[in-house]
Amino acid sequence: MERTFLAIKPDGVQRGLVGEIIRRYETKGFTLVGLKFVKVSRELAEKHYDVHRERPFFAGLVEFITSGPVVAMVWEGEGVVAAARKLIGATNPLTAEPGTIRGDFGINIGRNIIHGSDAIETAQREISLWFTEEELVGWQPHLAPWLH
Ligand code: FUP
Repeated sequence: MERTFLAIKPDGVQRGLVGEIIRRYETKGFTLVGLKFVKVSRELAEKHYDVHRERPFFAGLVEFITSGPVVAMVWEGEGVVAAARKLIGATNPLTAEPGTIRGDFGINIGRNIIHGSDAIETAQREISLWFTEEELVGWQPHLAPWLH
């Protein structure tokens, strides 16, 4: 089953949005399979944002993600990678659609509340970077298979 990696960034935690964000993925019907509250090391931050290493905002990005605790999560479900990104909204919260997490709660591109993997391969890389196999708990809700 498809999985994605999501992280509520330090601004999302500090603004008290953890419950609201988790609620959106739960009520959408995705399954939580990994969850932890972490103070991100510089090493993990640099690996996570490796594709942006040459960009001018890289240093600020690493500084910010290591500045306070982050809620790291793995969610499972059909089409979850793309759907999770849809719930997150555009990178810049000012242009993100209302109804999305960034559209509803943010105004600043450098403080855009949440990260979500952008493709299935990226999700696999990010999940193994942030979680060990033992930290992931696969389970099935006891519901009819057509009920989400
Ligand atoms: P997203 O996939 O929507 O999280 O966005 P990107 O992977 O393109 O960018 C990663 C992070 O870099 C964003 F969450 C915010 C930051 N960023 C900037 O600060 N300035 C930019 O111009 C672009 C991205």
